[in-house]
Amino acid sequence: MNAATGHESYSARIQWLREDLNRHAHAYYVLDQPTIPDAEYDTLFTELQQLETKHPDLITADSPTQRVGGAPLPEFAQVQHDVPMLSINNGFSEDDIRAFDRRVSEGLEQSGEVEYACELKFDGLAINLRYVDGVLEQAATRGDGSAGEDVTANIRTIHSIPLRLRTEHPPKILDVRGEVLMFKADFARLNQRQRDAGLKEFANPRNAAAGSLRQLDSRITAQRSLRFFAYGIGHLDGAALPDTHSALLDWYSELGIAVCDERAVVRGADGLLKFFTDIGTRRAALAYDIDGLVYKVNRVQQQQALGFVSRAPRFAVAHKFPAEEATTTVLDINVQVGRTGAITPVARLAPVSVGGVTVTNATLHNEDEVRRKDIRIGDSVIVRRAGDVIPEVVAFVPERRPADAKEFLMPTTCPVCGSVIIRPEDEAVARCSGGWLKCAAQRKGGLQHFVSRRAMDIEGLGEQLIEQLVDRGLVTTPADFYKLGLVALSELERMAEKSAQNVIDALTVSKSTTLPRFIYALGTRHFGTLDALMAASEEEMLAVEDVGPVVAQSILSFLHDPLNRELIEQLRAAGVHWDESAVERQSQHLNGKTFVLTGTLPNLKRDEAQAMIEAAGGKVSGSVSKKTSYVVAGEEAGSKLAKAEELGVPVLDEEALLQLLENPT
Ligand code: D41
Repeated sequence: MNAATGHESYSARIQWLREDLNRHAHAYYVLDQPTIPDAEYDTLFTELQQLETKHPDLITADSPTQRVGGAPLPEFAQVQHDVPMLSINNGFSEDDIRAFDRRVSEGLEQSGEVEYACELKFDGLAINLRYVDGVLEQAATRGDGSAGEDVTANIRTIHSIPLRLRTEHPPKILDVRGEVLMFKADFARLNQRQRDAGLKEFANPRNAAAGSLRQLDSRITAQRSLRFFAYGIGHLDGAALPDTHSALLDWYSELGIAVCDERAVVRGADGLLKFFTDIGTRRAALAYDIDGLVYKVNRVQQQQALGFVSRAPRFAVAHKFPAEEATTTVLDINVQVGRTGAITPVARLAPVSVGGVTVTNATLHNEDEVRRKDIRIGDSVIVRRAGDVIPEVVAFVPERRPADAKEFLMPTTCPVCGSVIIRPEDEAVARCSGGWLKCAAQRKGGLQHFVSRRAMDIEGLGEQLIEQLVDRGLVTTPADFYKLGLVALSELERMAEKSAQNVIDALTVSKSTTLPRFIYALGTRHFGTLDALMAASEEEMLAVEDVGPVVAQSILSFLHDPLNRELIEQLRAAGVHWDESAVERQSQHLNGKTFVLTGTLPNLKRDEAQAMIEAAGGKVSGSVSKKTSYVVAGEEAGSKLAKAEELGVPVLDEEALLQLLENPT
């Protein structure tokens, strides 16, 4: 501290500001419990910055102002790890985990159940933080385990890593080990920024974290919102090592080092497997990606007794989830015609196992997407399939692009019916202009949609049956289903009389339906009762709250099409009906709920989803706030999804939305 006259008061103020700012930052980044508004933090921060600018001799390395990054480095220096950073053995199945527990028990010659500390396996980069006398001195990547790279300047920009430990009596040397990662919301924001700036997007949060940490210019890292969770220890000098792994993490927490809350101490293999099931149900809702769990023998003495196999400790195992991403080759790119005529480019892939299933096709969404991601035939690509989501191509691998990789050409005519493909100037989607009557793909898609579970729910009318019915000219419109007789059905391939009768029965049952189902089945949007709507003029529609000119126009154009009106009449003539009063009652269950739609849903068009939400009493708004009840997110969801995650607004996918619409709970 400088003792020159007049300095003491500045010095005390600087000291106070640093401590106050550090306390707020710790509450925000480590405890996830903000204590002051961002603007107030910024005011204090600016005051500190100004004082330090006037008195540069008072700047210390652990000042919160020193997290903004500095001049670029020519290269990263190599760092030798004092204690090697080991790797961890993987297990994939219940059997693997039971075998691990058995090996541990036998190794410890213990009869009772072994105590384990369970934690998450973060999908980031392993790092070693060296604190000397409580001050962050050096940070290094794991590298090959023996030596890594000095990334201290970058690590200093991560707010959940303290520059000074929160203790009066710090150890002489403490090597904290953990993972640097990027939260999903920060990743979405970063990619949005990259997109806006016309820069390349990152394939996933892990790549984004790696790319950000390996920046020679730490000022770029400072803008990337990286996070850190501690999970291990290297060299320790000048303090007693806690007896258990769980106590080590508690100690870290006291020292102001971020550890993850999602951890547990359990006994035996059953305890491990229960933790696996628990986390599995919450995985999608976590703010960050994990690729599995890590189980560690809790008692340090027992850890030491077990020793090592090659470069991995015997006391720990990673219980990995099936990989949600895999790399494979694009054999071809062609297009699929959907029920609305939408032309979707699809990558045909060399078979690869992703998320536990074999994938041979992956969607490329639309032409712009193919260009933006620059995917070519022959490329090695990263394919992702998370949960029930349709597999998609995330990115190509530049280093593996063959010289003869071929660009995809959007066809100008429909591969199914030969009609011209039209892409309106302001739309991303190109469509076959053949329509329902000309294009068998649209007809089949539309008919499949009509009978699907969420629509008219006609069991037994599968894809292959519809294929035959359309190809034989037995069914052209949904109304034709209701004209099918037992004899005609029985004559189809793979159709016994029994199953034909089942289809007839299912058709009969389906006639009694609800208005939302009927609307959904037709694939258009709607409000109020159908009779009123069919008679309504545009003016009358515009008088209804929330119906804008665009929406009114889309309803009108659907209903003004004589073919559509005829279809509705035919279906009603065939006996399809619903109880309007029941619909009214049912339509209340989303009353007072506000939804925001973002991204592209796998099946529902945006206005269809909006119609269904409104038919159930809910409202759809354009922007996310604390008052938003749900955000419905599809592919390419951007800042709205990030905002929802930031505000803790529940996020639904299409499946969850449909479930919510169906179950008035
Ligand atoms: O979350 C992780 N990625 C994680 C990695 C974790 N939770 N625990 C880990 N524990 C270890 C040992 C048992 C060796 C201390 C690890 C890793 N190692 C690890 N990460 C990269 C290589 C090894």
